Amino acid sequence: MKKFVWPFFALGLSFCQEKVAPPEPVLPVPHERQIGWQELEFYGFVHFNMNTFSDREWGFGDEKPEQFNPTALDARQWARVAKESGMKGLIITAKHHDGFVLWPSAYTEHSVKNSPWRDGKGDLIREFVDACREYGLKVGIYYSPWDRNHPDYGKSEYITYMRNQLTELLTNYGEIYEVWFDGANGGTGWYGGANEERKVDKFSYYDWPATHELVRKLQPNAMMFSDAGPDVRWVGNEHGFAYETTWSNLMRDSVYAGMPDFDKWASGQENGTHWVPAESDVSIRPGWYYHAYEDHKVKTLPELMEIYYKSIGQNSSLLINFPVDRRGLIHEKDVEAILQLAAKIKEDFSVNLAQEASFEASSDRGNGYEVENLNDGNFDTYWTTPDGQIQASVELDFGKPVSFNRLLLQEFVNLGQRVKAFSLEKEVNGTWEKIAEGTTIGHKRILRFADTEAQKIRVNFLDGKGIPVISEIGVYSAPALLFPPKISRTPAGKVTLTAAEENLDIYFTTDGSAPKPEVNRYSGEFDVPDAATVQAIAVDPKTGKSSGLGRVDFDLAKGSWKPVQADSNAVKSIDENPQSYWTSSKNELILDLGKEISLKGFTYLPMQARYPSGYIAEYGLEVSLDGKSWKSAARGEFSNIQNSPIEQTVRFDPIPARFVKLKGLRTTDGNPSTFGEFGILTR
Ligand code: FUL
Ligand code: CA
Repeated sequence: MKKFVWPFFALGLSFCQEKVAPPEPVLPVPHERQIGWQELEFYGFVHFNMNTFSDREWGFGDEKPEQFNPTALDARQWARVAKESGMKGLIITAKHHDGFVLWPSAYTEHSVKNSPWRDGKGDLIREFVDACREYGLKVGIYYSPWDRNHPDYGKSEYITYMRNQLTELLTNYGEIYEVWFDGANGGTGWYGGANEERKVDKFSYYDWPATHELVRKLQPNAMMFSDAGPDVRWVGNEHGFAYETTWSNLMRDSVYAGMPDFDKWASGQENGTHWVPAESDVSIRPGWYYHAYEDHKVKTLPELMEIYYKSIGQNSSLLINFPVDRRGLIHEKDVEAILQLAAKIKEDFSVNLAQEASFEASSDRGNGYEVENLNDGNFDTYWTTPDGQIQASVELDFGKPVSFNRLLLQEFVNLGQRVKAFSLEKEVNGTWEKIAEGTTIGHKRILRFADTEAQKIRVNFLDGKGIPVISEIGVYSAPALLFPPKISRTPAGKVTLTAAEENLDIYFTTDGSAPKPEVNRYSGEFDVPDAATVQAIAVDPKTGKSSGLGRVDFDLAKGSWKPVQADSNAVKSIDENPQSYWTSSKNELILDLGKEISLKGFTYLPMQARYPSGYIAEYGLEVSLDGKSWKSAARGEFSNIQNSPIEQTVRFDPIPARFVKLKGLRTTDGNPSTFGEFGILTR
């Protein structure tokens, strides 16, 4: 009899079993528009406007519409690149601080309608929006409140102008997902010819409540960004890094755009009153706008991966900027870099080991909130505990030992951000050993740690503002980041090799032959006092796979060289640090090489600081044996140094030299000559 009753009974039970009540929210909680937005995670910025043509970061406002003249503009290329790199939307600088606008606004002449582009008939916002829609990307608008062109900036008339323009932008182009209000504002500017400094009270001048209301009315689903929200906040730096502890909660009423000491608020507050999640913005190059002189400074894959893990992996969205170039295209180098990033993210998260694991929790809340929800790939289903049960743990059994190095956690933040401390442990012979730990989780938290192996792991929720409410737990084994090792040398001739990750082996050569795995492994710095070529590869010991080749052609080490000029900073031109530089008021660098050599050429690295100054465009190189009588060895120009400030190399017939003098006969900007790094060639 029992045999027949049992299945019937079980079926009846699951039918009658009512879903347990969900946990009470822990305030604040996100608004519906914020819930939709947080799924985007990754989207792009396009900085393209007058600055692209004036070669500036912040235009003064006195630029002329005629200057705006892209030769091959193709917004579809931007959208295609964004789409292929996994971005979900794009935000464009409709108006930057210089006031020029990318659409034919009825309220100003300072726009594309008076530019040669498309014979003044173009509307770049329209082209941008159409391209984004074609590629299924959301559309965002950056609008600078500060306007260095407008004569009324600082008066109330300007606020009307700003709202009129916002109305155009938010009415004529369909659905907008994010409106980006820059916090930088107030200062010197052209202001219709006044050429003066105008300070505004950043708290009150813009009457933000009324402006926000207007945006809400026109675009109810749009997220409004500023340093302080109201819907999404600045992360407080332009490196693209959120913080290990990042709360989406913010004391919003105490914060405003452009306020001093914003740093204090950047990581949010545990007891913040409003839901204002962080967005990490960063440019793929040093500048936000395109400058040909930064073509060699596009971020590398290791740098971009660091940004990914420190933004999306630390409870923030990621906004990566493309400085679209003067043609009106995303530069080839930027395209290559962003696609590399996309491919590596895909690789790191290609297999979720948790998918095959069995889960067991120390407790669960009951029907509808079981551990199965933690690896169903669905953010909206979650595991949680009975009321009051803040501490709890979830055990994963992979069924066999597996190797892994990433833990991904997602909190069901729709009910508020809660977790304050958690840890990850693995089982080793019946005892638990800690692998990693963290503080906040939020929408997404990814922990990186060294490769480790285990059959059973456990995630412990140790402290929180309420019971843990967790959507997903993922475990991954990200392949090592194989990137050519960095090769650097001190002036004394000590060479150091560095791979992108610690667990990689490095193999190198100094004799010009190609390095091979297993042959001549790097174990610490070594001496290269003379001219030699150092080549190196990084190898993943787990897979045997190698990186591309790193290579540096060194010449004589600089340790025994002495600047002749009595300026203690002159040594910065020979300190082997490409970031440091020396400015010579006399436009020359004189060095004592310590001994006579046969000189066959020299190298000049212009200064690499963000804002260039004093690049030598025309040079003269003189040599001497006694430091008194000089002889010219070479004279010429660095033709493209303004646009491409990479190391310049000059070769000539061998000439004996003990002293050398590099003269800046002309600099690109007329400023005193700067010397990033000087080197000699003897081979
Ligand atoms: C900053 C601006 O001043 C920069 O030019 C850039 O637009 C960046 C995204 O925001 O505050
Ligand atoms: Ca789930």
